[in-house]
Amino acid sequence: MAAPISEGTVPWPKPDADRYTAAGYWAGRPLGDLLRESADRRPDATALVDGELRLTYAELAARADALATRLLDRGLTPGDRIVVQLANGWEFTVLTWACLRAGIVPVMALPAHRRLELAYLAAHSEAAAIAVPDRLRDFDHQALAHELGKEAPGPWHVLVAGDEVGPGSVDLRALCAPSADPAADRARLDAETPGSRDVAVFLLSGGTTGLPKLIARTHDDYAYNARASAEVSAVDADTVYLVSLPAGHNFPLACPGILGTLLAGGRVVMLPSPEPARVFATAAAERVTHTAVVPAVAGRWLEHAEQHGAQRMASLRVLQVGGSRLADELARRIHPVLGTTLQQVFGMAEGLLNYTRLDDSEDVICTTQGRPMCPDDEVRLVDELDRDVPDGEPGSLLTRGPYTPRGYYRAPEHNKRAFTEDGWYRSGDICRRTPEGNLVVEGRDKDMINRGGEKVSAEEVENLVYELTDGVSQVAAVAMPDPVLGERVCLYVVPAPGRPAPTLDALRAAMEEAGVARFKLPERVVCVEELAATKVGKIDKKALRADIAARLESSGSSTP
Ligand code: OOB
Repeated sequence: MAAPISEGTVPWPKPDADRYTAAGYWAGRPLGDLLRESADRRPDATALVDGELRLTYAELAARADALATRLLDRGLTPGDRIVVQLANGWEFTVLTWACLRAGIVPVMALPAHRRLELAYLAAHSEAAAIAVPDRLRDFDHQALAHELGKEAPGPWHVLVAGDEVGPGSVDLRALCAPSADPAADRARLDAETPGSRDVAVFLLSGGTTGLPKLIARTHDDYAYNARASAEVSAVDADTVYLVSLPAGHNFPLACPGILGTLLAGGRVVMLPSPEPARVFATAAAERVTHTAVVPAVAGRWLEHAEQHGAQRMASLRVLQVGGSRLADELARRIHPVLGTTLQQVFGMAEGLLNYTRLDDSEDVICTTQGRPMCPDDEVRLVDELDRDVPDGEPGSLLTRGPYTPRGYYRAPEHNKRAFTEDGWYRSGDICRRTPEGNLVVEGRDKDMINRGGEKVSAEEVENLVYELTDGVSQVAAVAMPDPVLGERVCLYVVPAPGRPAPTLDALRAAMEEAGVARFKLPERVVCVEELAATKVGKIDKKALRADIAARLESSGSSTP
C-alpha cells in the first residue's frame, strides 16, 4: 500500500494557499477534470497527432479513461506512483492524462535514464509500476524494467509500449484501446477524483546533489503553471504545438507544452526527436504554430534552414527557447531566418517560469530571459549573505510563488540548504535585473553542468568516480565550454600515488557499466598533480573552469 500522497511533501503555508486561491491561480480542480472539460468543449477537434495516428479530443479522453480504469482494475490505487520512461509518442500523452484522471502519480523519468537513476526513482517514490518502451536506440528498457522489479517491496507492474511485449509485461497499447463502455469508465473516474492539492506529478530536479530530487507538483499549482504559460505564449484552440524535446521535461510538458495546449483545446503533435529534416517536414504538413527547444536545438534548426535555402517555418508563430542560456547572436538570427517570434524561457522544474513576452522589443527578446509569469511570483537577487543586491547588479536568485513548491519530496536535510527558512527556493542562478524588470542569466553558483539543457550534478559524477575507480585520490567535475551544447562534462583527476592516470574511455566504460545515463559521462579527462583550492581549502571549481577553457582555447578548439 502506497504512503499517503501528502506525506513527505512541503505544503504552502495556509495564508499563501488562501491568497493563491483567492487570486484565482489555484482553481481548486484536479488536472484530470480540467482536461476532461477541455475535451467536452471540442470533442471533434483533433487533439493529438503521432505519425499516422490522429485522435480527436473525444477519442483521446475516452482512451485515457479506458487506461485509467484498467490500471485501477489491475490493482493500482489512487496515490500510487508510476515511473514513466516513455519515448515521445501518443502513449505518453494518454498515460499522463490517465494518471491525472485516476490520481495515480507519474514520476517523470527521461528516456536517457539507466539502471542507477531508475532504481533510485522507483525506490524513492515507492513506485508500484513503470512504463517503458520495449527497446529504444538499441537499449532493452523492458528487461531493465523487470530487473528493477526484483527490488520492489510490493507488486510491480511493467507496462510496455512497443511491438515486443514480453512475458510478465503488460501491453500498454492494449490497455489504451477504446473500451466497450466509455460512459461507465467516465462515471467511475468522475466519482472519485483526486484532491486539487494532492500531488499530480513528480518532476525531477536538475540536481546539485548526489541524485536528482523529486519535486511534487500539485494539481492546483501545475494546472496554473500550464494555463498561465498558455496565456503568455498565446496558446489557444487554434494552436498546433510540436513536442520534440523529451516529453517528461517540465518545459514541453507544461510550459505550456502538452498540458497547456490540451487545456486550451489546441492540437499536440509528437515527434521522437528534434532532428531538423523531420521537424521541418512535420511543421509544414501539420501547420505547427508553437514549439519549444533548447538553444543547442535552435542552433541546429537555424543551420538546417540556412543550408536549405532559408527554409522558413511558415506556420510557426512562436519558437520558445530555454533550458540553458541562449547566446544573443543566436537569438538575433531566429526571426530573420525562421520567420518566427522568439520567446525566451528561463524556467525550472521547481516552479518559477520567466518568459519574454511576445510583444516585447527585439532587444528585450534577444538579450534577456524574460520576467516572471505570475504577478505573485516573488523574486529576490541576493549576495552571499542573502542581502538584496541593488538593481542591475548580479545576485543569486531566490523565489517563492503559487507554482513553486516549498520543498523537495522526502528531503528534509537537503531542503534546509535548498530553501530559506521562510520558504524561498535557492535556484542557484546568478541573474541581473534590467531597468524594465527583465532577468538576464549571467551564471550560477550551483555545482551543476548544463549540457545542452540536460542538467548534470557535479557531485553525482564525482561520487560515481570515487565509487567505481580505486586509482583516483581526488576528482572534480566541471563544465567545459562547448560551441554546440554550451557545456560538457570535464573531469579533473588526481591519480592515487603510484597509480596510472585513468583514461577517459575507462572512466566512461565504468560509469556506463554501472548504469548511469549517458549524458552524464565525462567527455574529457585532465590529469593533474593537485587540484586548485580556495582559501578555505575547497576545490576551486572556478579556477578549474577557467583552466579548461584556457586549455581548449590554446589548443585551438573548443570541442573535446
Ligand atoms: C528547465 O528546467 P530544469 O529544472 O531542467 O533546469 C532549471 C535550470 C535553471 O535553474 C537554470 O540554471 C537553467 O536550468 N535554465 C536556464 C534557462 N532556462 C533554464 N539558464 C539560462 N537561460 C535559460 N533560459 O530547464 C526549464 C523548465 C521549464 C521551462 C524551461 C526550462
